[in-house]
Amino acid sequence: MGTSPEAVADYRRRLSSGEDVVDPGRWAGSLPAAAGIAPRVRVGRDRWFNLLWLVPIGFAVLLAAVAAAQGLRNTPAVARFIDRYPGTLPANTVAGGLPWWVDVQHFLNALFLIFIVRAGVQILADHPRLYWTRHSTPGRDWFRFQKPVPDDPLWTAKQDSVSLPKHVGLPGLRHSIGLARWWHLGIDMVWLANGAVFYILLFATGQWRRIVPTSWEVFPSAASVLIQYLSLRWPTETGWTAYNSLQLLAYFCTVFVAAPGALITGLGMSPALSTRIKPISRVLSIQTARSLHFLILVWFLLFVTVHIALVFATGLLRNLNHIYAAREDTGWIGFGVFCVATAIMVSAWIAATPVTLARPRLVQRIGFALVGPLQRLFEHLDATPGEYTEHDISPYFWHNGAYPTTPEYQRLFDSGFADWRLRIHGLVDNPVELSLAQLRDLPRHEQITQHFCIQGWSGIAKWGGVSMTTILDLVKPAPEARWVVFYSLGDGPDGGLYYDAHPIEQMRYHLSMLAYDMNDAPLSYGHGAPLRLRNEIQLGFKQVKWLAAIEFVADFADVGGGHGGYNPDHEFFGYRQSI
Ligand SMILES: Nc1nc2c(c(=O)[nH]1)N[C@H]1C(S)=C(S)[C@@H](COP(=O)(O)O)O[C@H]1N2
Ligand SMILES: [Mo]
Repeated sequence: MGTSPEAVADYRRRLSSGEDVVDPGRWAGSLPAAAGIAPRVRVGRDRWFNLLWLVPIGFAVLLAAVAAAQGLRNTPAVARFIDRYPGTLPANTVAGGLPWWVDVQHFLNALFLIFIVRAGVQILADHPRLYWTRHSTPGRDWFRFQKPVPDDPLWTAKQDSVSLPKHVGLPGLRHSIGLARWWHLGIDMVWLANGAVFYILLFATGQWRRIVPTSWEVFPSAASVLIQYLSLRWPTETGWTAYNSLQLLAYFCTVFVAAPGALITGLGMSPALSTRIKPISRVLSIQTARSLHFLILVWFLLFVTVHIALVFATGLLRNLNHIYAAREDTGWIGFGVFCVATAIMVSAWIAATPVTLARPRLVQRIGFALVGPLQRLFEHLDATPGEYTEHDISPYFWHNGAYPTTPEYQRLFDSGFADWRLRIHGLVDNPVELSLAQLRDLPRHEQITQHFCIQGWSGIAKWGGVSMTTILDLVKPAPEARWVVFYSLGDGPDGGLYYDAHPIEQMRYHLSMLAYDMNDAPLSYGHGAPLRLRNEIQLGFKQVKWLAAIEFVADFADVGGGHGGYNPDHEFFGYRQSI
């Protein structure tokens, strides 16, 4: 087998390094801005309900509920019920009022949520559809804010993404998920830390009594509060020492159901976890996790809206003293602190997008520092591979990425890849160049696995090809080799060859392979003909398609832009992304 190491050097030269500032006009291969449509929910097979209708409907329902509650309150039975359950249960009372740490944590929590929510919505806008099965089949989405998928058989998930206003999304640009994820996941880490401290202090100080129901009476008591609110005659406020039962239930759900639920469903979207912990992923498929994660967002948004409205409507100064100054009076101190806190939040809100576009590498670096350790931990979890059966194969598998369009590729394609060679070089004892026929002669490896695109869609396919273990045994990597760089025949969206670096230890994993077949047929043009990578504990963008060469290196710092792959170089992704 003749080899030509200079050819691999040539692949390196054909990489491009990426920019350190985001130019919205040239972002993501000059992908033009694209508006979505009003959010819709599918009813039945193919009718879509526009959720904007919920605004007038909700208003009408609220008016009707107010009228009904006012009527009810005048009946003797309901009056007796309210006497019996005035709204606050003695068991949920604490002595000594609200401590200062609650105020600090409340502020931090609100501050963090701004970024988590904005970046979360940005992530959703990268694949503006939700499903209940792992197949992501067009038309089977239950929620979308994008038009139906067009007929184009090569329609990509990137084309399907939509833009958001720059102060709604973070950072708002179409397909800016790489940066949005650093905000979302990075701030998640500090939000979770804040939450953990909150749990500890809550139970260490007895403050938990305020927000944990201790008897079934909480339900009639909460019903009483609801009737009182809706009848527009508020219950007596005792927030300094006890919350009313409706408030208690809302806080309990937020702190002990929604927040941990957000964490669990968030992790449910991770390929590394799903691949390894089958019992969880069987029940909580990535798309179920994603849909529930979204419904938890809806809960948070509803909660925040009602919460703020009631803070204003039920004694603003006193409420602000409670939660911003840890004091029980009706002076202006709490209001003053609240104004400062709000100024901080508004400034941070306004600065977030411009700072992200001006300093994306900083966002990438800090994000990776915050989330990287957790991601790496998942990569090392119990290595039992997760696989699926023929029955699980997705009827539709999205396409993604920039297709190869060069005459060089066209020529190879037209000749059935007769002259194509997979060149394997770098820090190996035995560099090789393999034709497709030679690859097909190596021991065959098959797996049925799930693909997780960073944008949010997923699909199951059967891959046939050669295990990376076979390749490693053939080329014998040198001990210094720590990263394996995969070069594509095709350019990425910003020009320069697409490539990606993988940690060498992951190449020995049972589910790391080079695939030349997909679902028992030779790999199609769109899915990566003639050969693509599969490393099932990483996200989709690392599965390089249209493979040309593999290079074993000690370090990827001098490959391309030096960030470990085309997307890390150009779109600020991370070089390991198992979440
Ligand atoms: N060469 C190359 N490989 C690539 C891409 C690309 O743009 N160029 N896109 C990646 C992304 S983001 C995904 S999700 C998968 C999509 O593979 P599929 O089109 O077979 O679904 O390919 C990955 N491999
Ligand atoms: Mo992707």
